[in-house]
Parts: sequence; structure tokens; C-alpha cells
Amino acid sequence: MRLFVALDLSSEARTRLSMLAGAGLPGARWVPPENYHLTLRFIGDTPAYRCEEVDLALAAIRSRRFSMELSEVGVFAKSGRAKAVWVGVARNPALEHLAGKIETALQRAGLEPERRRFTPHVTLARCNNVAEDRLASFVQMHNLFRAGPLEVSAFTLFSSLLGKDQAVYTPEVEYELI
Ligand code: 3AM
Repeated sequence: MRLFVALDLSSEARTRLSMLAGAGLPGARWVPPENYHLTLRFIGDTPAYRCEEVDLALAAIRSRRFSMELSEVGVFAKSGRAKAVWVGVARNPALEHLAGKIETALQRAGLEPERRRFTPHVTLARCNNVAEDRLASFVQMHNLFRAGPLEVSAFTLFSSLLGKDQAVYTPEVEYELI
């Protein structure tokens, strides 16, 4: 199974986010609202025997509930080309603390450390060939976007089935925060 750990979003948050999507960016592949999530840790392909270890490691985490605010729109780029458009999160030590606990737990369970820095975001669209000026004006237009506070009372282990068009994400296990 291809796994990742993420925060699921409420239907209100999905609706708010979906209002940003859909127009003005030719070449963008918009993520369907049911697929919106905030990745805490990508795990990747996991053999069956390891899935249980991952589950046990995540289930042992004791971390506090918190709230967060979605804030601003940004772009991930690689070699100068836009790859994804996302909504960020206002600075949030509780969220970083949770991501750190998940990282520690998964490393203890034998996973390789994640080398990439944690940059909390919800991906809105993936880009193939989006014109730079269109992207710049989209970001500028939505830069004051805010949604929240959103209450976070659990995190979720998702499986991901890569499809030809969109991935199918399935919540496998939900872990309550205290
Ligand atoms: O949360 P977002 O949508 O930014 O891009 C994938 C998606 O990110 C990312 O994991 C999330 C759930 O699929 N992802 C896919 N492959 C990855 C990899 N090899 C990856 N993240 C890190 N390393």
C-alpha cells in the first residue's frame, strides 16, 4: 500500500478552498475537493508487514488537539517551473509539534528519515504548463485568503491509489488527539 499521514479537512473547509479553484489558470489540474488534505508525512509504498508497525507507531502518539488557520496561497516550483499551487497554514507550533512526533514515531518503527522540511499546505492544483503571469496574478489575487480557525482533533493514515487522472485517497485509520 502507498501510504501517507495527513489531516482530513471538514466539509466547510473543503468548500472554502474549492472557491479558489476552477478558473483562470489554464494548464492547472485542480484537485477535486474530496481529495484535499494536509500531508503530515508521506510514507510511500509499504509492504503489508510494515503497515501494522506503522499503525502501531501512530496509535501510540499522544498529542494535543489544536486549531489552525489556512492562510495565503503559494506555489511550489522546480527548476523554475511551477509544479503545484497550494494554500498554506498560519504559523502553528502545535501542528509542527504533531508532525515532529509522527516523524519520530515512524523513524522508531524503522522508516527512513524524511529529508524534506515540513511545509504545511493543502494542494489546490498541480501544474503542467501554467503561464507565469497567470500564476502570479492568481497568487496575488488570493494572497489574503484566510479560512479558520479549523479545529484539529485527529490525524489520519491514508492509502493512495494513483489513477490515470486523479489519485484515490482512502482514510484507513484515524488517530484521535487528546
Ligand atoms: O500533500 P500534497 O498533495 O502536496 O505529492 C503527494 C501529495 O502531496 C506527496 O504525498 C501527498 C499524498 O500523496 N508525495 C507523493 N510522492 C512523494 C514522495 N516521493 C510525496 N511526498 C514526498 N515524497
